[in-house]
Amino acid sequence: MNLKTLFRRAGRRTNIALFAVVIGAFLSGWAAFAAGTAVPATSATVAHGVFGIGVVLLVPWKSVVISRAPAIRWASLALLVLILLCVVAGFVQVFVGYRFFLGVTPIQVHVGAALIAVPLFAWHVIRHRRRQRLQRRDLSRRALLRTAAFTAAAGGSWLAMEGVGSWTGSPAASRIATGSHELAAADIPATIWLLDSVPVLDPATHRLMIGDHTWSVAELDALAAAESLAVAARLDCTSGWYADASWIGVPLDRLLDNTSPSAGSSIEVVSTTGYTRHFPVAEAGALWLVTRRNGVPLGVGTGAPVRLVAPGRRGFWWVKWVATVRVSDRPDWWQPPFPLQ
Ligand code: HEM
Ligand code: HEM
Ligand SMILES: Nc1nc2c(c(=O)[nH]1)N[C@H]1C(S)=C(S)[C@@H](COP(=O)(O)O)O[C@H]1N2
Ligand SMILES: [Mo]
Repeated sequence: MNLKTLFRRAGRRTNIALFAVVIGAFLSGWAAFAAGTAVPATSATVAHGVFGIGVVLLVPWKSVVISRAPAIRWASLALLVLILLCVVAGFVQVFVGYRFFLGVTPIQVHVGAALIAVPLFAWHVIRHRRRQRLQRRDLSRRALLRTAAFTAAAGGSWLAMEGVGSWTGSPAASRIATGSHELAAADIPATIWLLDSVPVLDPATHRLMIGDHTWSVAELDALAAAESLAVAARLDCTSGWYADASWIGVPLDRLLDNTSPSAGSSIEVVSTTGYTRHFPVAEAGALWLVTRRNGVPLGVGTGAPVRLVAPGRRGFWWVKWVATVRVSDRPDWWQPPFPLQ
């Protein structure tokens, strides 16, 4: 079969394959955002890369589908532009890294384009769903072999791109399992998840409610200093960067010791801004309230006077400007998977 006849076969199967890889890419992208440790993160980013490249591999066939369409709709064109923008930004994130382009980062463009594409994609699929359904012959040996060949091509292309990335010494080669690129601790940017505000708190008068007790910042500092308490942890933000630092503070099990948690409950950490995360009670010993990074007091934008450090969890769990820590009746899985502010 020559190339011309290969591409002429574009049609229903192209659209179904595109449906599968776009949804796979979207879901695995969120899995990559949620993952904090090596194995889940590697699974998510490899799957995501393979789905993403699967979208790219279908371009020649989808081009034929589009060129045959009797009319091109604005909404479909907008979808096309958004998906292309998303894919390009994905490659920029991988091969160039965390950097500002005209005031935005590759991940902001990448996820922003994907989110705006969702309603257009749903509309496109609903409008064109006729004659696109799965059929019995899609489960034939032949069809399954074709699917396997496509998966192998996408996986092989992903491996080849990783190879090019490391052979050229591009930033892709040194990114970690979550896909993040290294920043020096001193360059950590003041990072807002979505729409949170930055409060200016006075360390001298700020009080934390931890369990049933009120703490001043000086008391936390004194406890940490008296016992030389510090934790080395990696802040890994979903915007595509990470930084290693040593954090001075106190683990929560030292501060909540006389609170007996009931089964199914969680530790709730609340910022003065209202930004809240719930953690499993068993993690109390591994969650730190810190006042300093590499010996230097926290800056206003980066959580001063007290923030949470949650080693092994992505940055959005590291609640800044902590006001309250308490054992809550709500289980830790009963919260939005990502903050909404
Ligand atoms: C990101 C993915 C996709 C993009 C960018 C895209 C884009 C387009 C564009 C620009 C056209 C030309 C007709 C029009 O303007 O509506 C088209 C045609 C078509 N699309 Fe998609 N599409 C995508 C995914 C899908 C999926 C998942 C389906 C599954 C139902 C689908 C089904 C169709 C069909 C059946 C046509 C042919 C319509 C005709 O010839 O009358 N598309 N697509
Ligand atoms: C239509 C949806 C999406 C498509 C087609 C897509 C496609 C891609 C592509 C092609 C890459 C480059 C992969 C590589 O070179 O290994 C990439 C990287 C990435 N995408 Fe997406 N993506 C989508 C949605 C998302 C979403 C919703 C998120 C997060 C919520 C996300 C997060 C990421 C991350 C973190 C990377 C970097 C991964 C790494 O370094 O290996 N993506 N994406
Ligand atoms: N209250 C509050 N805490 C927050 C955030 C926020 O927006 N509000 N952003 C989180 C995110 S997404 C990250 S990556 C880290 C960033 O910490 P930094 O400002 O020291 O970089 O703080 C987390 N804690
Ligand atoms: Mo973040």
